[in-house]
Amino acid sequence: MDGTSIVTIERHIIEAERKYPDASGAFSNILTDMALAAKVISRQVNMAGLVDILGRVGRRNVQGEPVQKLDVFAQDVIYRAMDHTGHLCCMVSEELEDPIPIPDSFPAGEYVLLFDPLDGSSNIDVNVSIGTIFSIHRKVSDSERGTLEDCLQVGRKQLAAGYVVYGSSTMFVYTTGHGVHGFTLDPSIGEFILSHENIRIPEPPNRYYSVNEARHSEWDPGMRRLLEHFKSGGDGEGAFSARYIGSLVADFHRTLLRGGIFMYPGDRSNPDGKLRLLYESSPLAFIAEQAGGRASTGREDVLDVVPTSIHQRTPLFLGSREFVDEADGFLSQG
Ligand code: AHM
Ligand code: MG
Repeated sequence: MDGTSIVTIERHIIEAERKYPDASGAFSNILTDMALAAKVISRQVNMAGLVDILGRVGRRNVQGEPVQKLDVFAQDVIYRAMDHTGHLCCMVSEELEDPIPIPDSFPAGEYVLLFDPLDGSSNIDVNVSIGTIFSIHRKVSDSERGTLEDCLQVGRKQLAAGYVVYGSSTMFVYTTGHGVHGFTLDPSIGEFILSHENIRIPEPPNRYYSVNEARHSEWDPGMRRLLEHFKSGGDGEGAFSARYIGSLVADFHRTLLRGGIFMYPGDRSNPDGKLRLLYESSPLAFIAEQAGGRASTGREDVLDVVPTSIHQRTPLFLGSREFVDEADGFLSQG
């Protein structure tokens, strides 16, 4: 595609699907509907300081965390953009304990959508970037409206994954297994325009590590040695710098564009770390691989983890391949 062309996300998705003559268009429609939901959420995020939207709703989500109004809004927008289209059999959201069936009043489809409607919500009140993360699988069961089996699929089977970062600008980044493409929202025309075609994590990468180091007293010795290795430039290529926003999408977006490693390890109190496999770690792992990077739990590739429950957590080491490989090496020594 000519770098000077103006290409909307809708056009990009349609052109990509044209390469598959048998494609039904359903899959493209899901992505396009996600982009629509992202625009609505972006508008509301940008209004956050102006309307009475900040603050807590007063209940807790299934993870036991306080729910803020924008989380509820984002959840509702994605659901309402997706429930009636006939493309999905069910959905899974960080905000809801059980899989969300498509209501009987609407036709059901062949795909499953798993999403974190608004990640990093503790950052909303302080104007730090937040994001939406999503993953799409094909239905594998015979059930019209999906079963747990459809939701609990290994990350390698993802058909598409993406995220939206609501930052200094709003960006939509996705992969369908043919590279990673990024689109920036032009709010004046309400369109996501192709701005980052075929993103690759830079080589050589920036030497950044990104981790909540305050938890180091809980880490096992291998993890502590890994941090010392990065800090001291143990590979002979120079010491690392630290970068940690505490907002997964924003930390990952920087890692994708600049290189480095993002880590949320398991520790003594939380052996599986904090981040959720199906709608946080897995989609970002798919994107990282498509951009030349990698994601590991420290024991195996994130994309090979077989899920057993929809909200399960997993340790996460994500970013430049060489740094994730190094992390695996240190962690395997215990
Ligand atoms: P959330 O899903 O409740 O928003 O929590 C996930 C967030 C991530 O965005 C971020 O990477 C992580 O929590 C930060 O956790 P911590 O404050 O423990 O460093
Ligand atoms: Mg989250």
